[in-house]
Amino acid sequence: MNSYRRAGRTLKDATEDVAALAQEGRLTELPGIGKGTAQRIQQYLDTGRIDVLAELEAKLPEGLPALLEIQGMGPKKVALAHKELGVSGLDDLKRVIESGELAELPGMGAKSVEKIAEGIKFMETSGERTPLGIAMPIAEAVAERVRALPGVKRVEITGSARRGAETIGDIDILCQAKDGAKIIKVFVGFDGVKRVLASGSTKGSVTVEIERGRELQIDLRVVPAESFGAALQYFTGSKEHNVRLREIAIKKKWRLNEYGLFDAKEKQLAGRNEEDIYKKLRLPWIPPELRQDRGEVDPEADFSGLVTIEDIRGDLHVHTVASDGKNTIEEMAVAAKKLGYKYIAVCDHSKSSTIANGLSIDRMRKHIEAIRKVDEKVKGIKVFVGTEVDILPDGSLDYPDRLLAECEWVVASIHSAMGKGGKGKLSPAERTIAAMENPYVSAIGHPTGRLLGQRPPMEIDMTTVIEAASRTHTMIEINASWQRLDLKDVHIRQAIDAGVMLCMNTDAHRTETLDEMRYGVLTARRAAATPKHIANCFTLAGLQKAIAKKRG
Ligand code: DGT
Ligand code: CA
Ligand code: CA
Ligand code: ZN
Repeated sequence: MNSYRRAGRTLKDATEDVAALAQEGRLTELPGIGKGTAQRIQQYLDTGRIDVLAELEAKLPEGLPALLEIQGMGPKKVALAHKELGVSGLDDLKRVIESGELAELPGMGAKSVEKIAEGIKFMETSGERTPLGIAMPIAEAVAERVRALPGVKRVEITGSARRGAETIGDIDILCQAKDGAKIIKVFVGFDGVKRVLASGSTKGSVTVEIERGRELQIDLRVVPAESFGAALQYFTGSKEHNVRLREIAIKKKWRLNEYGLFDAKEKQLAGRNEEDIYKKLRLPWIPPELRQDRGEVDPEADFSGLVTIEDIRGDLHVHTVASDGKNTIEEMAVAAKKLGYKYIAVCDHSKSSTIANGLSIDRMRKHIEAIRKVDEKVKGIKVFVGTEVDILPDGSLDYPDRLLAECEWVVASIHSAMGKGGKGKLSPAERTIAAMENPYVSAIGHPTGRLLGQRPPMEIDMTTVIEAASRTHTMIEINASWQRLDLKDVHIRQAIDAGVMLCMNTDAHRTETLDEMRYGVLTARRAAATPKHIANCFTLAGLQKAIAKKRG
C-alpha cells in the first residue's frame, strides 16, 4: 500500500510528462516505480482503468473509502471499525459513535472519537463545493472552447467564480450567439463531459468529473446581444446583491431581470452592457468580487483602483528544496523573474517543522549563504534572505534572535498544536501576538491555519491579532494558495480598517504554483483592497521602507 502511495507522490511531482515517459518505456526510471507499477500506469494510460484497483474496490463496501476523507480517520481506524463493528459507511460510523462502541475499541478512546465526530460535522457542513483553484481553470478552459465555436460573439464566466468566491457550487458560463440550440448541442458533447443534465435552446447543463466520484456542474446559457449585459449582471449574482438592485428598480417603477432593465411601459432602458444597468440605476459599476450585499450598493461608493494581478511586484513566501519545496532557490528566482517580479523572499521551514524537513540552525546558516549567492547571480530580481519560522506552543520562535537578525524578512507561522489552548497553554492568538512582539518578525503567515474543505481555522481571535499587528507594525499575510486563502475577505477588510499592512504570498512549493497569486488578488478585491494596502505592490525601495518600519 505504501509503495503505491509513494509511486503516486512521484507521479504527482514528476517534472516530465508521464505519458511521454511511458511511451519511451522509461517509467521505471522514476523513483519508487518498479516494473509492476509501471505496467499498471501503462494500463491506466491505455484504458483509463487499472484492473487490480477495480478488483480491490469491488471487494470493499462502497461507503468505506469515503470514511478516509474524515479528519481523524486514518486507514488503520477505518479498517478497525470495519472489522470489529462492521462499519461500512458514514451512517454506520455515526451510529457507533453515538452508541459509544467506537470509543471502546483498542487505541480509540473518547478523545479521538470526539475528533472524528468533529471531522464528520466539518465535512458535512463544507458540503460538495469545489475550491476556486480547481473550478477556475476548468471554467476558463470551457469558456475558451465555447469562444472558439462559430457564431459565438462574447463569452464570460459568471456566478460565484466571477465573484472570486472561495468555493464554487457550480460553474456558470454566458455566451452571446444567435443560434443557441446549435451551440448547446456542441457544448454538451465536449469531451470530458461526464453527464448531460439538460440540453435546450438557451441553456445546457453538464457535469465533469474532478476526482473519482466527484462531479462539478457547468451551466452554459446563450443569450442575444440586446440582453447580454443584463444576463451577465443577473447570473453573476450574488442573489442578495441582485435583490438590492431590484429594490432600486422597483422604487422607480422599473423592472430588472436577466433580459434587461425596463421602464413602466416595458421599454428597455439597458441590457446590452452590464455597465449601463448600474449607470441607469445611478450606481457606480460595482466590481463582481464586491457583489455580496455587504453595503456595496451605494451611490457614493468609489470602487476604482482595486488591486489587480499587475500590481503585484513580488512574492514574499516561497519554499525550496532546502525544506519541502520541489525547486531550487535559483529556479524559484528565475520563475519569479519571468512573472515580471522585482523581488522574491525565500522562506523555508525552521527546525521544528520536521515533517516539512525544516532547517536546523547549521543548515539555515548555509542556506542563507546559498540565497545570497543566487541573489548575486540572477540579475534583475532581488532575492530576500527569509525564513518561515515556527511559532512554538509557548509563543517563542523556533530560531534564536541572532539567526532571525541575519534574515532580511521573517514570516512566522503556527504549524503545530493548533488546538485552542486551555489550562496553562497559550491560545493561538496569544502565540501569534507573542511572535509579533519579536522585533525581527516581519509578517504572520496563514494566520488562521485553515485548509479549505479539510481543516477548519484555529480558534483564533482575529480582532486582538489585528490590533496587535497594528500596534507592533507587523504585516499580516494573505496566503494566496487556493487551499488556504488565509486571511479571508472579511478579515482582510478588518485589517485594512485597523491600518494593518498586508502582504500577499503564494507559499509556493514549486515554480508552477507561483501563479496562484491570482486567487489571493480575487480574495483581496472582495475586501476592496488597493495596492497601497499590500506591501508587495510596492517598489523594492518602498517595500524595504515598510519592512524597516518595524525593524528600525
Ligand atoms: P454557487 O454556484 O453556489 O457557487 O453560487 P452562484 O452565485 O454561482 O449561484 P447559482 O449558480 O445558483 O446562480 C448564479 C447566479 O444566478 C446567482 O449568483 C444569481 C443568479 N440567480 C440564480 N437564481 C436566482 C434566483 O432565484 N433569484 C435571483 N435573484 N438570482 C438568481
Ligand atoms: Ca454557480
Ligand atoms: Ca448555476
Ligand atoms: Zn506555513
